[in-house]
Formats: sequence, C-alpha cells, structure tokens
Amino acid sequence: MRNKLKIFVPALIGALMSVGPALAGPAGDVRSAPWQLWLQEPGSPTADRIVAFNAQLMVIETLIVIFVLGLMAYIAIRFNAKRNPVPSKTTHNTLLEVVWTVVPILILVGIAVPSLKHLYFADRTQDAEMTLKVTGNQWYWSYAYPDHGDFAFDSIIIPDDELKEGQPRLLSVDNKVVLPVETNIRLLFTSNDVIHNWALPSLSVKIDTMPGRTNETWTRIHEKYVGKTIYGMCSELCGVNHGFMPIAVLAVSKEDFDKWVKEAQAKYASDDIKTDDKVRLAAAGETR
Ligand SMILES: [Cu+2]
Repeated sequence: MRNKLKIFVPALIGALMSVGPALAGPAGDVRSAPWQLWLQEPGSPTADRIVAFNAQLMVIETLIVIFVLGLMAYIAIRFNAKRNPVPSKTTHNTLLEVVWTVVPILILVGIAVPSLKHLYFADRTQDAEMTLKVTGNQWYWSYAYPDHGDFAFDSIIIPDDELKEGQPRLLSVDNKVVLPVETNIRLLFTSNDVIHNWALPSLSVKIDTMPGRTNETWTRIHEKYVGKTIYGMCSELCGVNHGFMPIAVLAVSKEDFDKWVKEAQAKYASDDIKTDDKVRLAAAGETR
C-alpha cells in the first residue's frame, strides 16, 4: 500500500502540475494532450484574456469555497447538540440578511463587469486585415477567402485507414485552413444545412454556424504558432457524423501566407463556389 502511494501521489502531483501543456503532440500540433487538465495555452488576444480571467475566477471561487466550508465546519462543531444543548430561538437578523444578500451581489457585479468587457472584445474587430468565411456542412467544413480572390475549398476528415505518420486520428483533414499570424482576421460563419459549431480551444473561438444567418467573431494568432497546426472540432451536435468534422488551422508567416494564397487561387479556382458578397458585407457592417 505504501509503495503504491509512493508512486501514486507524485504521479498525481505531476499530473496536476503539468496543467496546460499547450504544444502537445508531435510536430508542434496545438491540441489537448491525453489527460490534460486546465485550458490549452492561449493563442490569440481573446484567449489570453479568457485564460487570465478564468484564473482570476478560480481565486474568487476558491476563497468562497474555503469561507463557506469554514463556516459550516464551525457551525457543526460549535453548535452541535452536545456542546449546545439549549438552541437559540432566533429566526431573523436583519443586518445579517442584508449582508448575505448584498455581498454576493457585489461579487457577481465584480465578475460581470470584466466578463462583459471580454465578451465585447471577442465580438468583432474594427480593423480587420482579412476575412475568412466558414461554412458548416453535414459533415465537413467549407472555407472561403473573399479578400484574396474569393477562392473556396472544402476541408474533409482523413479516414483512419488513410492516416499518414504523425497525423492525429479524428483531427486530420485533407485541406487545412491556412491563416497568417499577427493579423486581425475577421471570421464569418454560416451553414448550409443544420447548426454546427466552429470551435478552436487555443484561440478561444467557439461559435455556431447557423443556416440563413451570418455570425461573426475575429482572431489574431500569436507569432509563436508559426508552422503549427491548431486543431478543433465541430462542437454542436449536428448529426450522425458530428464527431468526424474536425478543424485544422495551419498558422504561417505573412510571407508564407501570400505564397500560399497564390497557389491556392490556382488550386481551388472554381466558378461554382462564390461567397455571397451581400451577406459578407452586411455582416461586416459595411455598405457599398
Ligand atoms: Cu457539425
């Protein structure tokens, strides 16, 4: 038993200490490691804020838990039937009731104010340098680059029996989304059939793609992710193959992105896929 504990305890502490190994997996993939705790390392300004805010909330929550637990322990020990045979008949205490109503309200307001600030920060960017349009389909993603000649392509999962060395199972796709780092990217979302959800944990992007509607958010991938593939999944139950429509974003330098755009324009040149300009402009709050 002792020996088992000797192994188990350090292993547990080790697991708890290794929280947030963001660059898990081979070849610098950005995805969760097996048994990972905590969040993935933040890869965008929005994610920076959310991860930091989450840490602040943990402190507040921990203090509240310790306080309530301490209070309950004190009551259980000090006022049990043995130590306190004649209980008090008090039923009201106005001051106490006001305090235990007002203090939680103040705590919640203190949490809500920064929370709303982060929500608005993540909502949209005023100075987008480019746009990526994401369309959900049963069961794959389509991507369009309206600012780069409006080419578009589909991104489909690689089945298990076609995986090559180093390609993670259930996450690899045939055509990755390529995005430049340190660039304000407007992200527009819609769907061709049912509601899907484009979720990339390390960028803190998680947004529904709705048929007949365009949702918007933005991102700016940190420089350190150059050359890395950031993985995510559809996160809205969308049908039988919901678990088989992963998202893979390859982050590249701006120069490499320009090179890729030229290749992609030729590779994906097609007349039958065109971004609906009106939808895009309306969503971006532009008029022309
Ligand atoms: Cu889906």
